[in-house]
Amino acid sequence: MIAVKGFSGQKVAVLGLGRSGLATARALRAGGAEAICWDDNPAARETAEGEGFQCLDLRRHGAFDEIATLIVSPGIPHLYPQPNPVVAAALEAGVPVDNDIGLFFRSFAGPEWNNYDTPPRVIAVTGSNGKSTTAALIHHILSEAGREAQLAGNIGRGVLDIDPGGDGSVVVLELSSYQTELARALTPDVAVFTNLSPDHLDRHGGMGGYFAAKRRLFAEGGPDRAVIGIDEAEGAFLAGQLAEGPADDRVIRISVERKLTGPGWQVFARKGFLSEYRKGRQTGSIDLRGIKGLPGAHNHQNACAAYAACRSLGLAPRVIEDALHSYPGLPHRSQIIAEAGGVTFVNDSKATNVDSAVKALSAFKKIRWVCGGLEKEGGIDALNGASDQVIKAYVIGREAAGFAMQLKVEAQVCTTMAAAVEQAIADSKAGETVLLAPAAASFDQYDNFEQRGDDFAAQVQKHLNA
Ligand code: UMA
Ligand code: ADP
Repeated sequence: MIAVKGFSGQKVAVLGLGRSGLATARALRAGGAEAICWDDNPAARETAEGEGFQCLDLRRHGAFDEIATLIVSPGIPHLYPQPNPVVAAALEAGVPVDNDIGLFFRSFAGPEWNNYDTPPRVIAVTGSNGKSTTAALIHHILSEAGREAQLAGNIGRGVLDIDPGGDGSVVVLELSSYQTELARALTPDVAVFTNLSPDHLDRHGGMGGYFAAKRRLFAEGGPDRAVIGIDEAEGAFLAGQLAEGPADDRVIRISVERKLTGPGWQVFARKGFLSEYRKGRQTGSIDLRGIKGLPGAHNHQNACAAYAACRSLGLAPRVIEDALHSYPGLPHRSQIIAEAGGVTFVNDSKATNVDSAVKALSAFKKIRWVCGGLEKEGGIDALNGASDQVIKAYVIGREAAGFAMQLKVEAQVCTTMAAAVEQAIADSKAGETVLLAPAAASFDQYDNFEQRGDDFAAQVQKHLNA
């Protein structure tokens, strides 16, 4: 755990008592602060009280009278569509609002660093898609290279839950736009921006707000090195704004759409080959085609970003290449869960938005596509431009009929996962892929995307074992 510094003897309010909130309350206590907790769900308050934390209704009049700051969990709206009433009360009382990421960056350094040759470093990864894969890949490469590394943030473990870093160690953080928007301190050593496409627009008041939230990671602390995917206008803009010119190697530019061989530092993937160029000379190359854990051009983008981040810490190209080959992949992201009768079954339940589903559809051939769920803002029209490998869609979700009507491929309204998998298996032939890539959130039928992916895997196993 990282004990929170700067609040000893003070009261700090904690709103939301899930993974990040509970870790925050514990870290505040370890730093000598008194955590005053609240969660709209009574069961979550009971858990916190079981750990000895005081829960008080932070919506009541005068609740912020003695509070030094309010720490808000990422899933709780702090601005759009409207601030949670507790956040509104803190703003009204003039109390600063922060999150666990802000506390982490202010508390991570310790007196023991005086004895270290290389102080612990933080690599933070943001972007619309590929954050988890890129962060997990960086962590895997560093671990394989024998470096002490920890992984936390949006990927599941609260940042304040990690251990203090040892000499030369690295913390890899996946940061969502919810987290970067609110953090009052954001000072990673290396910051990575994978890509940008519409997501979470309700929480950021539109695309401009969403991009602004992600940009804070680069603007607030000024990382020593920024790794930036420049295949969208926003990434190209960000790279241009951070660098003094094309030769400035504080920015490492990434592309999976074009060759980048300018005077600066860049990494690109073309036709399955990764290339690194620095000062106009090629300084590294890797054949990505046979790497099982990273299928498709979207994963090649993640490989380029992870490669660049690790190169910026001084790892050799060959060390990185070996680690890419042993990367096991993450559950629910282009994950091959079964192969039977020549049919491959792929779980990409994490394809919760249209762009990620488009990428998953481009990574496989002859697809029987399980899709649908809670549609996100922006519509699903873009799916139609990427469905040439789709033989048939099997649509799930409470609004399955409406979703199916918008598709330009043959689509069967299945509603449930059980029906979709049963039908897809009945229709499939050797050489085909049954792919779950929903292009929608899961909350109409499941608690989260993990539960949806597990259901897909369970249904597949049920039929294969029958
Ligand atoms: N709550 C309220 N009032 C509300 C809404 C929620 O009191 O109006 C309470 C809930 O009752 C619950 C708590 O807040 O007890 C949950 O807080 P949370 O939703 O922020 O969830 P945590 O468990 O703290 O997990 C968060 C991240 N969740 C979100 O951003 C939604 C986790 O990312 C992250 O791994 C974790 O902190 C540790 O850092 C998950 C996620 O879904 C993976 N992220 C989104 C995504 O990837 O799309 C951004
Ligand atoms: P995030 O953490 O940003 O949501 P993940 O690595 O968990 O990203 O991948 C989420 C989904 O997005 C995956 O299911 C995959 O289909 C897709 N994806 C992964 N990497 C990329 C990328 N670089 N560009 C676009 N889509 C991607």
